[in-house]
This record gives sequence, structure tokens and C-alpha cells, in this order.
Amino acid sequence: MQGRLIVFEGVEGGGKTTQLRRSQQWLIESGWLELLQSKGCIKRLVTTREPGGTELGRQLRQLLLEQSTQDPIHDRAELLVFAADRAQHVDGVLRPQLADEALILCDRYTDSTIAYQGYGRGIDLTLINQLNQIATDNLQSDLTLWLDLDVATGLSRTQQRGTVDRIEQADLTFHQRVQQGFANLASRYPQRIVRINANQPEAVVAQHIQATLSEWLTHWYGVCLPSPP
Ligand code: T5A
Repeated sequence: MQGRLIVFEGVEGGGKTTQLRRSQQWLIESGWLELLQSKGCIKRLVTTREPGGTELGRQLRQLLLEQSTQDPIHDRAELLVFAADRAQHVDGVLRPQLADEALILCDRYTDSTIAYQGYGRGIDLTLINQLNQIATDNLQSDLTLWLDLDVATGLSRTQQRGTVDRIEQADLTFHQRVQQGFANLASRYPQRIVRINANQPEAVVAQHIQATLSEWLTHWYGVCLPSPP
């Protein structure tokens, strides 16, 4: 059968990492993973992220997120480093795993570049789309879960963690433009982007994601979990 790429997207503190882990756990505990493997639909479940899904990517991630006051990263350089991280990730992890029939859960992908470097930094969107095509060799997500959370709530969550990285430190209007970017992408690509209302308790968000995953897995693989007795 065929591997699939599921991406979690959204603004800072939107709960992507939390929900990706919960989804991984749920796929295992609900019996979905075993069902998909027993029917020969997929071989394994893989989790990964951008930036930082490869060894090179982990080094690039550190460069991208560290604050350097002496030599700040310029916008075009930032764009190209994200693209380098992605090219390495696609060739080293995503394509080989998909070819070997993995179901992949990935924290951020191409839509983040459009939202952050395009809408946020103001770099030309046509250029970003071209660069995304080069970096991914045209590999798109099969499903993107956009965790739609109020920007101020997300930022206050990340501030509560104590450490704030270079991109999180940008002003509120930057993050509002990023949010607008995700909203525009969701209305432009409804066939692959599903909006999840993330302004709700963690467990409620998880339930919405689980219902969406069940629906898409059934659609892709033609199998579904038996209803509980
Ligand atoms: N970036 C990335 C670009 O600019 N261009 C690109 O092309 C790419 C790929 C990545 C940075 O790089 C930028 C975007 C980012 O700025 P990162 O550390 O991966 O850096 O940043 P994020 O992905 O934003 O990670 P965060 O940890 O900040 O946000 P998450 O993963 O969305 O949120 P999460 O799950 O860690 O949750 C944050 C806090 O909220 C709580 C959690 O317990 C946690 O404390 N929480 C909730 N609280 C209440 N209710 C809920 N429903 C909650 N869900 C989670």
C-alpha cells in the first residue's frame, strides 16, 4: 500500500506538539495501528518535525531559534535555512519512509514557511512556493491539521514555559500576520487542510483530531475500527 504524510500546523503554542504526541498514543491504544498493519496498509508509524527532523536539521534548528544580537539572521537567509532543513528532511526521512509504507505524523511543514516567511516576514509568496517545490521535490502533505488558536493565548502559553525563542520573540502583529496566513491557506486548500478549533481543552481538541484521523484513514485505506460493544 502507500505511506501517508499527516502534518500538524499553527501559530506558536497552538498545541501541535501536545496533539501530535496524543495522536501517536491514540493510534496505538485505539487499535488503529494494529489494524492498518494487519491489513497490510502501512508498516509503521513515524513521528518527526521541522525544523530538526534530521541530524543536519537539529543543527540548523539551533541556528534558527537561538537569539543572536550580534549578527541577526536576515529574512532571506532565514528562508533558505528552513528550505535546507526541509530538503534534508524530505530526502533523508519523509520520502524513504513513505516509500516504505509508513504513516508519518510531522510537526510543521511547507505551510509554516508560507505563513511565517511569507505572511509574517513579507517575502514574496511566489518565490516561497517555488522554493518549497525545490525543497520538497513536490512532496505535499496528504492531510494538514491546522490548530487554529487565538495568537495571544498561544504566546502566553509559550511564555509560561520560561524560555522564548528568536521567532516567538517577534511582535504580536507578526504573529497575527502568520495566523492570517494559515487562515488563507485553509480556505485556499480545503481538500488537504482541516481546521481544528484549538481554543478548547486539550482533551476536546484531541477528540476532534481523532474523529478527523478516523475519517481520513478510512477514506485512504478502506478499513475502519469495529465499533465498541
Ligand atoms: N518556522 C518553522 C518557520 O518560521 N518557518 C518554517 O518553515 C518552519 C518549519 C519552530 C519555529 O520555527 C518557525 C515556527 C516556530 O516559530 P518550535 O519550537 O517547533 O519552533 O515551535 P512550535 O512548533 O511553535 O512549538 P511550540 O511548542 O511553541 O508550540 P506547539 O507545539 O504548538 O505547542 P505545545 O504543544 O508545545 O503546547 C504549548 C503549551 O500549551 C499547553 C501545553 O501543555 C504547553 O505547555 N497546551 C494547552 N493548554 C491549554 N489548553 C490546550 N488545549 C493546550 N494544548 C497545549
